[in-house]
This record gives sequence, C-alpha cells and structure tokens, in this order.
Amino acid sequence: MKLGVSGFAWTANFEERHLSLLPNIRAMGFAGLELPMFDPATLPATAIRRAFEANELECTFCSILPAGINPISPEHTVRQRSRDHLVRCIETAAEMGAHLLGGPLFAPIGYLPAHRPTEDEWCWAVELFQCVGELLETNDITLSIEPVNRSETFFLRTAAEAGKLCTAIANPRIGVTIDTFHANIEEKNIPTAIESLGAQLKHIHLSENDRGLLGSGHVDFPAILRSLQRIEYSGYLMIEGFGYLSSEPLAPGALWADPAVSPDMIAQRGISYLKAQIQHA
Ligand code: LER
Ligand code: MN
Repeated sequence: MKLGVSGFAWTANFEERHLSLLPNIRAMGFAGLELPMFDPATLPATAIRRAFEANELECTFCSILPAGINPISPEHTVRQRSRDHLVRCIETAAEMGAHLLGGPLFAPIGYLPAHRPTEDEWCWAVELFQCVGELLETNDITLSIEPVNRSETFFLRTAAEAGKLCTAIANPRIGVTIDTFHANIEEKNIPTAIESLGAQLKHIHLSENDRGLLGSGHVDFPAILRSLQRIEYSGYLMIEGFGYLSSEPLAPGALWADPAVSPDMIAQRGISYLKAQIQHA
C-alpha cells in the first residue's frame, strides 16, 4: 500500500503557486499527491507534470463535477456534455502522468432531486462509464468511483451500491473509492464494506469522522487497515483531511476546520499516525 495525501488539505483550487508544496510533501515521505480536478482546462498540466516528476511524486486526481456537468441529468444534451467532460478529464489526467482518476464521477455534489435513483439514471451512469473503456485502456488509467454521503448525493452512497454499479459496467479498470468519512455515515460496518468489494476497491480516502487529523476522532483505522490487508489491497492510502489556512478562504476547511490544524499538520501527523498503525496492523 502506498501513502498519499490529498491536495484538499490545502485547497480546492490547485494552482501553479501550490506546486511549491511538493518538495515538503515528498520530504514527509509521501509517494503520491492527489489533486482536485474540477474543469481540467484550468489545471497547468505541463507545469504539474514537470513538478511531480522533479519531486518523484505520483499524481492522482479527484474529480468533482463542475456546474453544468451531470451524467445522470434528465436532459440528453447535458449527459452528452458530461461524457465529453469525462473524456477531457481522462485525457488531461494522462497528460499529467496520472494513472488514477477518482471522485464522485456520477453526479454533481449537491444534486439532490427529490426521488430515489431511477432505472434511467442507473442506465445512463452505466453507459457513461462503459463508453470510456477504450480511452482508459489507451491511457492506462483506472477510474475509481467514490460513493459519498446523503448530504452530497442521492445516487451512490454505499460500497454495495458502488460495487453493483461497477459489476454492471464490467470493466476491470473501473472500480470503487471508499472514503472513510462518508463510510462512517453510510456504512453499518466499514471493514465489512471494504471486504465486500475485494478487487473492485481501487482507491481509499482515509478521512477522520470530522475530516481532521487522522486518529483524533472515532473512525477505527486499525480495523480498516486490517480489512485492507485481508483483501490484499495494493493501492493508495490517500489521506483526505481538510486543514485551516487563513490565506486560503476558498479551501474546503475554511468554514469548519479546526483553526489550530494546518494543512501541513493534516499531512505530517497523518503519515506519522498511518506508519505507526501499519506497523501494528
Ligand atoms: C471527495 O473525495 C469527497 O470526499 C467529497 O466529499 C468532496 O465533496
Ligand atoms: Mn473523498
């Protein structure tokens, strides 16, 4: 298992100026840094690729669908636009040397129509992910679909739902990201949920119940690590916590992260905690 940290600790809007973070992230001992991807065109792709290569860091991406993009929209033109968006995300991720594109790729965060998922929406999601199969193969990219909790989506909230979707898609390059913050809300037993996925689990976001410092809350990371070992998971342990930085008013943690917890602390204390837990697991 490889250790990584999400750029969400610092910002949701990763810009060239954030590349100065890379040497310190590498020095902390991380193998990978995950970047938020909204509109791929806004990312400085060449600068990012060069900086990751220079710092011997692997890049993964967490895609959050921007306004106007919704693969399960009832409007055909929106679904077409969303397919084109996913193609651009995959191509841009490949351009930056990434081999994993994850996130809640099925619908925009906060898209909460007052109904349960419909047969049509399910088919639209399956078709969308099936239609990029060849592109994933050509670019050697794994797509990792992340179920998120009911405050962010109505469509895919649990490992069981995400596993069922991936079974329907039937592409070994397409699997599931489990985020322990979301799983702490939606799963009755996180280790059982993880083990139920087996090889479908492609990525994991290790996130505390309050998205703060790992080990400071009530998520049972030792049990989660043991379940990952039982399914011989070999992907990233990606720390996804949100720190507080007064200079980043648009950061995910700006409104509710503990002001005493900086992004660097999320990363440094997180990797120290994980290394200690892995040793004990
Ligand atoms: C993305 O990985 C995630 O966990 C979502 O909560 C972002 O809104
Ligand atoms: Mn996540």
